[in-house]
Amino acid sequence: MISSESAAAQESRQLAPVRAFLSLGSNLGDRRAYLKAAVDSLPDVVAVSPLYETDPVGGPEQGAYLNLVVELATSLSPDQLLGICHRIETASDRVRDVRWGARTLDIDILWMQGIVQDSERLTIPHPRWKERRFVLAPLRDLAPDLVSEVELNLAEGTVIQVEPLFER
Ligand code: A4P
Ligand code: MG
Repeated sequence: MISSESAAAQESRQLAPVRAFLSLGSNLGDRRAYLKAAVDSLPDVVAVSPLYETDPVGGPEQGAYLNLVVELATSLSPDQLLGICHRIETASDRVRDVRWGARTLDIDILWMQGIVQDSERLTIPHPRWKERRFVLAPLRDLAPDLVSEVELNLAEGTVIQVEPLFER
């Protein structure tokens, strides 16, 4: 059989799955619907955090966000995962104009087990993940081993837990 996958893609697929965390945020349109559709579209999901309503951090004046974190167990490479995140953002009518501006959907790769990478396209761990409470509160709910209470208390911004996206 002839496969259209590149050799690099095939090789990365053969790796054992690693633990990974994504941060999802929305502050435009039907925020819950965008987040729900995104979580449903993501591959290799093993856990979804509680949902938080959060004050915008940085950027121009804009509405409140809904934020959550998703845990994956994935054999995808970081670049493959970023490509999937961008496709899901585009499918959610995401327009990139103002940096840190309002958006229907943002998906960031926070952390991948054993991976440290710093290129123009992708930095892992995410460069600002430890600065923001909208990231650390849901991340700590899923992975208290990665975020201490002290780090959570030092982070910027306010967050309030709201009705979860999915029934438990
Ligand atoms: N990129 C590099 N590393 C990564 C990574 N680990 N994960 C590149 C995802 N993308 C990464 O991102 C710009 C480029 O970063 C991408 O093309 C990718 O190749 P973007 O999503 O187009 O733009 P952005 O999100 O506006 O920029 P950035 O720097 O990712 O913003 P932040 O730092 O993520 O902040 N306040 C609240 N309450 N809740 C939020 O969710 N989000 C932001 C965005 C600001 N304030 C917020 C929230
Ligand atoms: Mg982003």
